[in-house]
Amino acid sequence: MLASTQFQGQPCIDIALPHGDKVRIALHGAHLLSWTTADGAERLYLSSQAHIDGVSPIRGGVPICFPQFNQRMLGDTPLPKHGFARTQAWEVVTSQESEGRVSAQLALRSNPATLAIWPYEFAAALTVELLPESLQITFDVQNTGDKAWPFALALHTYLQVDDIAQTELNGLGGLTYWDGVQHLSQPEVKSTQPAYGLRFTGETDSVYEGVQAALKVNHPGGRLEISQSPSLKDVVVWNPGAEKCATLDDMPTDGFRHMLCVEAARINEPVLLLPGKSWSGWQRLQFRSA
Ligand code: TA6
Repeated sequence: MLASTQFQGQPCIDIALPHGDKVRIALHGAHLLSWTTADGAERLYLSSQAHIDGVSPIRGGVPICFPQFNQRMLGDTPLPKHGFARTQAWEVVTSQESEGRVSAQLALRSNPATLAIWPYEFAAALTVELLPESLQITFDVQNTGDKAWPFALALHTYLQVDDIAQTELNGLGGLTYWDGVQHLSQPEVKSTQPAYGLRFTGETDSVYEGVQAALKVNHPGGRLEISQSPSLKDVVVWNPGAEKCATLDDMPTDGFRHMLCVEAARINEPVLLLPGKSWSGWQRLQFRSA
């Protein structure tokens, strides 16, 4: 079922399954704001102080970072941090329903506002598919112009956790990563993740390369499995920790305790999209009860 609604005055859509799983998406940024499973539990973190004004990036949910990640410029065109997709008005194109699943698709095309800061033509679509205890987010993009262009992408998913101190992320063991807290200005400095699960005791901001297996977030009450398309080769793991969180005007001071970003991304090897060509990448979240 799809229904148009509003959240804090902003237009949204809800899609829901008959037995209760539900997703809310804001048209601003095609931004997933909420995913609740049939037991009523919220699985995404949305800051209680997020700026929901149809202009600012939204803190929490699933921001779409495109065509740039963070402030890593591609080519010579400076763009806003994390690109512009998360602050553009997307439109709803379709919704589909079949037994046990429901999906909605939103679209964004190059327009005068994007062309003013990034001189390339594109057609992007975000498809959100909801199944019992499972969610898939797929980003498709086509080069509709006559020039090739490079892009990066992150599905910047904020997971809700009861307590970050009790949370463990498994599945990254053996992977190479860049630690953005230790080596902010040296992206070439890489480390190897030990085999044991990753725990969180302070600010964490790392980009892992070559992710293949599903990741698992364990916390009291259940386990979330996260997988992604082979086209998304990187995973970003971010938690601001107490100190950085206190500097974010759109987070409560204890917000860092209840979130963990596990982002399916394409950062280290940007895609060069040729005229007429398309590209697709997805992240899948599957909740497993304890
Ligand atoms: O994905 C991690 C990251 O790039 C961090 O460096 C941190 O800045 C975070 O994204 C949030 O960025 P934002 O612009 O939403 O405050």
